[in-house]
Amino acid sequence: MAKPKVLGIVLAGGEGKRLWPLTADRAKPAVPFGGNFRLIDFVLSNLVNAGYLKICVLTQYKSHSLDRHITTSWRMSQLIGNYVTPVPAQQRLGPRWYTGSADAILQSLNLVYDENPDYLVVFGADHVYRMDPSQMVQAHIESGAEATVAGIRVPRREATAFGVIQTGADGYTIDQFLEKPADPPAVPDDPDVAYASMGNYVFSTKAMIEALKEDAADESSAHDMGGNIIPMFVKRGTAHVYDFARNKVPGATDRDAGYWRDVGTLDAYHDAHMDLVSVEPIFNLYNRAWPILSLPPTLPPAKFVEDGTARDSMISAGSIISGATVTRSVVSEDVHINAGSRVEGSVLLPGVRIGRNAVVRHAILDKNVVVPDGAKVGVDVDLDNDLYTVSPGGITVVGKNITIAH
Ligand code: ADQ
Repeated sequence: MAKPKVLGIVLAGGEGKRLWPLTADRAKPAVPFGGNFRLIDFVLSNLVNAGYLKICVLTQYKSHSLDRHITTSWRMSQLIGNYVTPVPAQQRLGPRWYTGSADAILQSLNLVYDENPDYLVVFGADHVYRMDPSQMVQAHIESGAEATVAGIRVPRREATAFGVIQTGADGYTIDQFLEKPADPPAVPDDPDVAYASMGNYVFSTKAMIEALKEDAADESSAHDMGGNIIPMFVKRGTAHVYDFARNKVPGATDRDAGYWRDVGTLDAYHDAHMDLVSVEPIFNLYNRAWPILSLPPTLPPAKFVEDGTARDSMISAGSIISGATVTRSVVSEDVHINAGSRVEGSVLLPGVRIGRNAVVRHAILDKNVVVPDGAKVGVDVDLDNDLYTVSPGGITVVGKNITIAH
């Protein structure tokens, strides 16, 4: 059978309000993650590893940093066909920005017409996971659905942040899709579990174009994928769910198969980093059979001097740990930590400087934050200090370029 023609569309225009201050200057998909990566690298790696080499990334909100990352880190793609293309909002349908994620695709339909694919793989840009999307495309083709939604079982109390799926007796036709319900319905076999949409979809191209146009004509619509487009297919009886638990990527361990995190909040972002540094990682970045790709800057290896140590941590290139102790932390590239300082349970983004005898605990420090000698972050925090954001889970977050006062 001929290989189906697929166009990847990555929705990367989201604002990510709940990740503030990390999204003060950048779109959520451009938020650094895991030492070397940006969030968008996960979806792009999944698509590229599956052999999908035509991918449009639809950007909008604060897109400069994201655009720069794609055109530098994914620039190798240009040597073999320019397969990852950032597409800015272009106001093709009049003087307005995208009103929602469906409007972003509607306004970019020229790319679909140019490529003329059989199927559209429309994925979100801000999740940490491994997935082979070709398995989902195959399931979509075999089922005859017009729209297929990737689904995952999540604790019911967390499902208020997601689209929630209910299936019919066959277990795969979606009977009901509720976008971010206040009281999420449970799956039949467990009152504490709901079946959530991962925000990843496969569409048959013709049906999707029709749906987008129908939605565009509806003035009451928010032109949102989860809120409007998927419910349209559900009403037509042509939306199916694809169970993410079926997906297997090469090299996955029993422990990290099925891992998927929406890092939409500061606490979730911090937790997902702690998953990386657990001794037997809950999410294994070191699986080379399904690599997460990026192109970090060329820097010398991390260096440990003057009894500097790191335990249960990831330390990126260019960093120097000099007489300091780092535990359960993710340290990005080009971070310097000096004598007598302690860093625990923290995430340090590139360029952070920590002086001597400082303490950083349960914190996220954005790029180029300076912690002077003797300062304490995340310990005895002064809540009135507007340099810090403290998450509901107690993580102290310091925004980009801030020098912490004593
Ligand atoms: P949310 O993530 O809350 O829920 P949304 O904010 O629309 O939905 O973001 C979805 C994706 O679209 C993100 O990757 C975002 O960057 C992008 N996006 C948002 N607005 C955009 C715009 N105007 N232009 C381009 N891209 C845009 C969604 C689904 C839920 C599902 C969760 C899973 O709506 O049903 O459960 O994802 O996390």
